[in-house]
Amino acid sequence: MKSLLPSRVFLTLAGVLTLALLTPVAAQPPKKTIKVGFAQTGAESAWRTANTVSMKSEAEKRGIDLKFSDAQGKQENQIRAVRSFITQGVDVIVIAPIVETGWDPVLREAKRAKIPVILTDRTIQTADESLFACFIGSDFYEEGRLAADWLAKFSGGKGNIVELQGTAGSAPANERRKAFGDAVAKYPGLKIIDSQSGDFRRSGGKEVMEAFIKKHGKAINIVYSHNDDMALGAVQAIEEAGLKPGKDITIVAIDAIKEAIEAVAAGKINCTVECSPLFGPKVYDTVAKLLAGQTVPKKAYNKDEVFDAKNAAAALPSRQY
Ligand code: GYE
Repeated sequence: MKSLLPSRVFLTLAGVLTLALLTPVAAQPPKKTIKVGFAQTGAESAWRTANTVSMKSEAEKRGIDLKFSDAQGKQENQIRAVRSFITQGVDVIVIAPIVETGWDPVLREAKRAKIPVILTDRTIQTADESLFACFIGSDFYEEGRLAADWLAKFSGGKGNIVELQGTAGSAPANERRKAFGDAVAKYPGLKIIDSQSGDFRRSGGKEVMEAFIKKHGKAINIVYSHNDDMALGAVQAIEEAGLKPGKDITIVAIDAIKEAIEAVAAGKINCTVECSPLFGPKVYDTVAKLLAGQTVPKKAYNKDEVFDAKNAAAALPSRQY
């Protein structure tokens, strides 16, 4: 009687175990690799390079199969890339639209194929906002306003400004131009005497600045540049003309790439308004949410800061782009 109880317990345990082993466990489907197609604008600036690195490295970290396309600054290349992503049957399409208009037809094709589209970095103009799932990037109007407000204080509301515009028809060029113009209009002593596109490129900024110097000479007091690369090009043009950037001519720009913050710390650029390109993590978090059927905010903006002589040097060691 004494030994009966343990052996019964043993038998019962063995029975449970056998049962557990024989019961078919629902087979786990192999984890599907998420496929994302990213139609990037090109490689026009250091900002863009940092954005590409963020998108690629974060995809790799998360085991996402990223199909990356560099449109070399041409919208038709981007549209072609989006069409090829649709044919390849990617799960989500991400676009950094070079220009604001002309997107409806290809977005309709993506919608018909039931592939959600995330717009990053730049916005588009469309009458049908259901053609994209959401936008992730910066508020370009706010950046232009911050640049103008900083300048109004620094200059005491006086000076002749030349403007280096970004890519014609792009959301950041349109918004940064409008915001700056709106804000500067409040100061009768601040005048925009010339404005031209340098296409967000360093070489473009240098060439346009050379032409401005030839045309306006010493009448130029201030450069407002839609990005840091063009501002760094303008710095070269100003130095080559025998003038001191940051002293003879005030320079205010946007992006806050490390090289520009270094130039601010060195006194060659006076201010740069941040526009973070590091939104790979945010984009792929959103991809995951969309694929899980969750709702995401239609527009999500990054928080941006202003750097000038007061905080540039201290910011340098922790700068990530
Ligand atoms: O400011 C510029 C880049 O779209 C915000 O594009 C972006 C802009 C950025 O080439 O440097």
